[in-house]
Amino acid sequence: MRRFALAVMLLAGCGQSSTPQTSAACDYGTAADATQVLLDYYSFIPHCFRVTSGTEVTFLNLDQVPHEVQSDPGQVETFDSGSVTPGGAYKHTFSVDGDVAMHCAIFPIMKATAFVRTP
Ligand SMILES: [Cu+2]
Repeated sequence: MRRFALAVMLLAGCGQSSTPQTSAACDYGTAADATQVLLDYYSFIPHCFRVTSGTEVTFLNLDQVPHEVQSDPGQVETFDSGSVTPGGAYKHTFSVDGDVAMHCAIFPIMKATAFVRTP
């Protein structure tokens, strides 16, 4: 029930700048390494992360609704998870260096950036 209330608040657009996705700094200097990203509370957790190129990242849906991880237009690589059901996972190997912006195709308020680098 709490999650449903949160979703209603977010979908009502009560200030996108106050959501976790955009209120925190998102840059290479502050991002942490991640090989697993949670899709939870209608957010990517973490929403900014570093990936060594060639590394597989698992997006794990812990919400009670489907999510769809999709690269933004014009990124160095393109991917689309299709619908990831609750409890399901999507794996993507980031293979091209660059800053890769992505979003959820079902709930576009969900945004994330992967900083992909060769070690
Ligand atoms: Cu989503």
